[in-house]
Amino acid sequence: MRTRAAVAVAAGQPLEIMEVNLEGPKWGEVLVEIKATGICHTDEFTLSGADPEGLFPAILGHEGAGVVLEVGPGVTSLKPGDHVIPLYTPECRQCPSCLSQKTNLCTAIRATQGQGLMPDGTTRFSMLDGTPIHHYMGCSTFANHTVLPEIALAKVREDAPFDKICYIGCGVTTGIGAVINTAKVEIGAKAVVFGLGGIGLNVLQGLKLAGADMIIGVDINNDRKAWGERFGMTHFVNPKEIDGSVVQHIVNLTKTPFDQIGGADYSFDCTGNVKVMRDALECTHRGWGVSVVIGVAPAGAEIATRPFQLVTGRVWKGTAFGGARGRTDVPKIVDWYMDGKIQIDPMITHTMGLEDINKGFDLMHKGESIRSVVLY
Ligand code: NAD
Ligand code: AHE
Ligand code: ZN
Repeated sequence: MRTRAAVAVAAGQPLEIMEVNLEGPKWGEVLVEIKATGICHTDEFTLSGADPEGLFPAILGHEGAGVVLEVGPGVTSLKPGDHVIPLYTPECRQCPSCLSQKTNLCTAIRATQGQGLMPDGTTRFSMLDGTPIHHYMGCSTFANHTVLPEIALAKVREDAPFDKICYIGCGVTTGIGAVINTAKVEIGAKAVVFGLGGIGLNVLQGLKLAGADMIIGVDINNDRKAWGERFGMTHFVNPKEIDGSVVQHIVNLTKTPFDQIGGADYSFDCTGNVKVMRDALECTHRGWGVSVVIGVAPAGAEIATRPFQLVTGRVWKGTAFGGARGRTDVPKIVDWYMDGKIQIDPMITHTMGLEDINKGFDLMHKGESIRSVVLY
């Protein structure tokens, strides 16, 4: 069949809207009509050329929602008409990682996914002249139709609106999951969130859900103060507007008459900046502070700190997709949204048709959007 897609033709170039060829689903695969997709900073990261796994031409996008149109041979858990959210972290329930119950990082198809291919080592997308187009993160939601492995689709309830629940395909789950699954924040905690964008605001709402007492937001964009306050932030810090280091500032904020050491119980990096990651670790409390890296850093970037920071009890962790097991957890998060336990609507600040997708990237660059969603 043919479908319409926004193709990343080369690093640093705007996406090009074009008709592309899409082969039907092979064994274990599913054809999905994408109804809506968010634009995550990770799409921008890959398009910019900073992603060591970046391949071109490719159809980016990994934060979608849609409807199953056709299933390939061997597919048992989905049927045409089912509503689904694509999973860049699949859940096969059979690989050593899934069976370990220690991680959500299913390894069943990760190797081919990183090469922009389906599990059989081929691509379903091509240009009309026959040039192959790579898949992206196993999802490629910047196409009106896409093919995914069955294990990379979460079946969700049919009354949930596509234009909102697409955000659960990455940002919402990553932010809330980082708090609940990765950090396991407890009631009364003091936490710091660096970067109050599409991910960081969801960390804030996760912290509120978990019952944290002090929720400090850090951003270099002052417009994010009001945004943070809407989602539970109790204190805002702009590192460019304080005297001295942001680490010392946060340590001082978290001191009490009883605890003159100070430091956050938990911190989260949602910027992808390795200097910020260091600050996020070092502002946590001696003896027990836990810092979670969510942000994705460019090729070649490395994190650094004095080992003494770890010797004295701070823990550096990372999280992908908020530690969520997609087929199991995503339908529950859709329920949380439908039951009013979590908010999504206010964070979707802009919507647009596929032809205007590059405007969504521009809004992100200018710091004017939280999430832009493309509606098909
Ligand atoms: P975003 O562009 O919406 O938000 C980034 C925020 O960080 C902005 O508010 C920006 O002003 C702020 N910021 C930038 N530099 C800063 C600095 N030096 N100090 C403080 N704040 C700063 O991006 P997003 O969609 O929220 O994504 C955030 C990061 O998370 C990206 O690196 C993205 O690739 C990554 N990400 C990771 C996962 C995962 O599973 N680990 C999932 C989704 C996104
Ligand atoms: N390809 C990059 C890393 C990109 C990355 O870390 N991706 C996250 C999801 S970001 C979603 O917005 C992830 O899930 N990582 C785990 C995985 O297996 O990819 C690089 O540096 O090579
Ligand atoms: Zn993402």
